[in-house]
Amino acid sequence: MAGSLLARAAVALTLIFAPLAAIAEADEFEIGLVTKVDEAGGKIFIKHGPLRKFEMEGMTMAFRAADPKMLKAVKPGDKVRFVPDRIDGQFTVTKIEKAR
Ligand SMILES: [Cu+2]
Repeated sequence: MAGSLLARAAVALTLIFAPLAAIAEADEFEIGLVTKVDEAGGKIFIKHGPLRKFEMEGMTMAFRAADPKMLKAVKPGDKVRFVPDRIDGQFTVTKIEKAR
């Protein structure tokens, strides 16, 4: 009995939190313009607008590429959608894709 109650509670929690997670997921992408790719340094320079997540003004800055494949996937002049994060104190791009 206790098991089925736990299972039901787990289902209820999933139903409550799944939509919230979906909203957070949709919000995390930012728009930017790739200005430079430093393959040796593993960095992508992006001109971005204000990033509320970091209380940061719009600027051009270097982000560490979380995955080396990203360095080949974009090039200067590309308009991109990207997810910035701060990992071990370093600004990092965790997802990046060309924006249409
Ligand atoms: Cu910045």
